[in-house]
Amino acid sequence: MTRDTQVGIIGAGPAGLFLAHLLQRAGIDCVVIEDRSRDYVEHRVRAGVLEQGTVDLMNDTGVGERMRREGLVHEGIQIAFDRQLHRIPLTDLTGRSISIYGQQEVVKDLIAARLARGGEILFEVADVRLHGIDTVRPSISFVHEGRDVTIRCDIIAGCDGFHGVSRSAIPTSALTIHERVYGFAWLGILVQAPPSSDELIYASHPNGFALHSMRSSSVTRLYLQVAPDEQLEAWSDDRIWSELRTRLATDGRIDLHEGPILDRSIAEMRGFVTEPMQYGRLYLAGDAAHIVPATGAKGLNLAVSDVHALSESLVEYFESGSTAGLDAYSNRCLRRVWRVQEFSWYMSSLLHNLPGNDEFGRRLQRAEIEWLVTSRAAARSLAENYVGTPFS
Ligand code: RFL
Ligand code: PHB
Repeated sequence: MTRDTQVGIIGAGPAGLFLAHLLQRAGIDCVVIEDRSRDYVEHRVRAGVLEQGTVDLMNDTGVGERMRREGLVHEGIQIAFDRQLHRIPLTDLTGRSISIYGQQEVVKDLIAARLARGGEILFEVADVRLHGIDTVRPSISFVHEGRDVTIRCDIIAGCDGFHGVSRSAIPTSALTIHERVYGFAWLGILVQAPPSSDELIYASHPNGFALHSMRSSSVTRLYLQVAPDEQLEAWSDDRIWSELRTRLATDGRIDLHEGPILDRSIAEMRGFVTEPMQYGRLYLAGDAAHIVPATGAKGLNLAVSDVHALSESLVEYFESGSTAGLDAYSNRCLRRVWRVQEFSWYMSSLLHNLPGNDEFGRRLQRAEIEWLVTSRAAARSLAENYVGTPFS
């Protein structure tokens, strides 16, 4: 079967779904294809922090209703070291806030909105291939429900994440890849227990970094820095809790609430940037184009910022035929990507045990954390980056 559409979107993660949502609102026809099932993408536990820009975009485009009810607005974060908590008052410092609302909730809301408006998402497709991306009529072929399907498009949006197929459809000679492997990973758990603090706690401890986050008043999200090649089997529940208690311990302040572990995973921390984020008629967005270490809580927000820019360029193109916005897409996104890489690198190097670090390096880290919690200018710099700048 062969079909036509204006924009073929590969991947139903936050980038692909948000793009489809923005295009649908602008009356641009698109088809989303996804290799996993709807149930799988709606339950994949990942990010939890939404910048104000992401929250505003959800509200402004009619998908913020449940987030306004169930999301938690946070006006500060806590930095823990030497058994003391130090608050960074984000809203006092910037006038903006962040919201805690799980990535899979954003995904559920976007899928529901698209289906309710008659949009299409083809789940569980296989053997996805891109063709003719350097021609004016590229296409995507795949197998869906046992049938071979080809979708001919004006534009293809590669929103298929870090391990997707879109990026590799671009000739390697046309891309420059920048990569930094941080040499550590995060073991993340989702726990059926009320959060032990009202705010996120980023903890720097001699045993390594730990993070206390949450999803709701009854679900906690916790992370531990572990070795990059660490296996989940090596971490019994007892070992996880004991390490979390040690790293998050502060003098008399937090009593860690334990509970059944609902989900666990290990993710290696890396920075990765593809330049440019475009080739011919293929535009990459989100993790397909770049990865940041999770310490800055930016990956999802960067994906949303990319597709916000891409949707504006596509609207201009389909309305006027002008490619000015599309031509500028990559440079526009990459400016933000590198700002966020730098911030994510700063947060990561500030708070983790860095492989190969020496005592001199540890003293520098220590001086930097003390500066952050003493100087309003330093705290404000972190806060501005953490809450994020508006998308346009
Ligand atoms: P996704 O979410 O990976 O979605 C890509 C989709 O494409 C599908 N796919 C394919 N579909 C069709 N054909 C193929 N050949 C395909 N190959 C893949 C996949 O199944 C998937 O559904 O990428 P997207 O949309 O760019 O979104 C990016 C975000 O998911 C990611 O950046 C964040 O989760 C990163 N991140 C965080 N970001 C934040 O902004 N705030 C946070 O608090 C935050 N915490 C995190 C995080 C990532 C983490 N991990 C697991 C790396 C915490 C962790 C632990
Ligand atoms: C999360 O809640 O999953 C989370 C929060 C902050 C981060 C990363 C992940 O920096």
